[in-house]
Amino acid sequence: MVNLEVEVSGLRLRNPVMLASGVIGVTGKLLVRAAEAGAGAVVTKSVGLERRTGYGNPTIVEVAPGSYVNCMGLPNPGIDEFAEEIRIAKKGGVPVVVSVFGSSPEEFAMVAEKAEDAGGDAVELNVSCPHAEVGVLERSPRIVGQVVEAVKRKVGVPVFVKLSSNVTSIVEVGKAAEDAGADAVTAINTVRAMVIDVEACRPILSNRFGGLSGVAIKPIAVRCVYELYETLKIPVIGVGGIFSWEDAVEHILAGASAVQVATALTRGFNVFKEVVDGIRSYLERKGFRDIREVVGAAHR
Ligand code: RRO
Repeated sequence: MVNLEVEVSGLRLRNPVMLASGVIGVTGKLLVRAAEAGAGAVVTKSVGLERRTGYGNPTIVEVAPGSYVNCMGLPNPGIDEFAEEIRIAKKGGVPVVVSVFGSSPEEFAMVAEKAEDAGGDAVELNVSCPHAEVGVLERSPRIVGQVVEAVKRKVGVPVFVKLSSNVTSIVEVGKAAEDAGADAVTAINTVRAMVIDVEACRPILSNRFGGLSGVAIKPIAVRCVYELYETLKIPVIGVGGIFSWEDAVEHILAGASAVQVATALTRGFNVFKEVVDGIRSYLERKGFRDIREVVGAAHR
């Protein structure tokens, strides 16, 4: 038997395949469904202090098979109302990670504290939405460090920081998060993008700019995970373009201690079981006994 159980900064996961933030983590029931489908942990849609309706349509466009550009605009009911969804999500029996955002370090900390009070097993700080003009901050190493410090002062659960590739050096930002006390980094959020309708002669998305996710961003994500693993001491969680077990193994070999699946959910909940079973068969075929033996193996 191969061991697929992993521990990420104190969070024990029965397998390393998590549901990523966005896409379906909008209700407790859907988070439970992801857990029942085999996810090792689930991450909620990003939640802030106040309710936000998000942008008007169109908010998402498929640009190639399995690749989308979205500008949802951080729609969420606000943490006080979302607390009930977190409580429901806990019934899934796997760790519930609450993705939070704010317009200042203090606001991040307030939302994170409420997320912990509602039963969140960890928080993931969204300092990386590629297109929101409100509710988020400049993602310089200095600001990210301030956000992490503010949150760490208020919560006891592990603090993950979701990073953006839309920066000169993702390693610098990751290092600032680590130095400020982050327990893990998640890489990457979507890649800032735009799609233009050639007949209408204007950008398709209502917000003009959006974030590219899915198949197209996997090589960017794998590169970021690889770079972060080289420098950081805290665990890296890989996300970006994971549709199959091969994609997940690529992230793990680059240095991911766990991985997250998002866009592939557009093809159904089966993805969790398929990816977990595929990783298990791969490890067996290669003669490994424990998933941890292959984390970062591409560096050796
Ligand atoms: O809600 C969104 O539009 C959104 C968010 Br918060 C994010 O972090 N990444 C993304 O692609 N879309």
